[in-house]
Amino acid sequence: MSDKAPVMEEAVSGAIVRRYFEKLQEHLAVDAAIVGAGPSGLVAAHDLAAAGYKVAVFESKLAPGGGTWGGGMLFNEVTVQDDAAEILHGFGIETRPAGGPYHTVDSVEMAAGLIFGARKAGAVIFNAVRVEDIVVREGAVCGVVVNWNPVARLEMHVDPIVVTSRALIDGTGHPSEIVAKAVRKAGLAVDSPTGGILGEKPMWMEDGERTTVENTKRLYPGLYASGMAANNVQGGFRMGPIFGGMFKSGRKIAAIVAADLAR
Ligand code: 48F
Repeated sequence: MSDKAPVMEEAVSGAIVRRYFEKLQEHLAVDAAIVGAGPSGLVAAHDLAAAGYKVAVFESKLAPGGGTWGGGMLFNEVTVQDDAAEILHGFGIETRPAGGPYHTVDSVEMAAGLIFGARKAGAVIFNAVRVEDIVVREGAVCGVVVNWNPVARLEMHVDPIVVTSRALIDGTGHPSEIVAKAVRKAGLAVDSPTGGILGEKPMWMEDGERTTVENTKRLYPGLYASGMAANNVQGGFRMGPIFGGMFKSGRKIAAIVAADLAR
């Protein structure tokens, strides 16, 4: 090596590349793959990782957090109910009483706190990575097909790679993209009234909050849904900037997945 070789540059680049591929290699086969780092996915990731499971979260955007950052109409505060506020306190996120059972939360603190909490519990978040398909074998969903989101955005013809999972949670929010793949592409009949996706109904906060949690369940062997994805599959109402249902959904799906994984 010449005296003028860029030692610092090489050390920095080498450290990043080695560490990233170590992380990726360790997570090519996981207990739980979670698609979407929105509020329900992050709470599920936190709980499963805290319970000792190997968890990878795939988020197509550069910044994880999903619909948490912008509050209501970019007013960066959201609301939660009493029981869900407790979940946030467990992440170190502050809430302020707002009358009745409601509390407000700074949405930036909430997004940052959920991401940090999931990561510190041991979940690994692969951002800018899009799940473009699922793996189905012998009557079970058992993995995700992933690629860089910029590859999809630029419509580059590049083949993906595969991460296998014992449990796959669709936390993609309103479009329930992963269950849509299961139903429309793989032809699977999921656990819904029609075996398919009923589609989200319009705004009704109270009902939407309740059904988001009720609709959170295992849909097919190896396949689960949380948050708005669960509601979209079962035809629940939307609820806007009140987030209790999302956190409780994430917590509920983590418990269901953990029970299945422990079998
Ligand atoms: O929509 P999102 O925040 O998920 P959620 O947990 O929460 C819904 C609320 O934010 C809000 C609401 C509350 O009242 O109604 O909408 O159901 O986050 C979903 C995340 O999934 C990512 C997307 O970028 C977002 O961050 N995502 C969607 N499809 C893919 C994906 C995909 N194919 N691969 C990777 N990430």
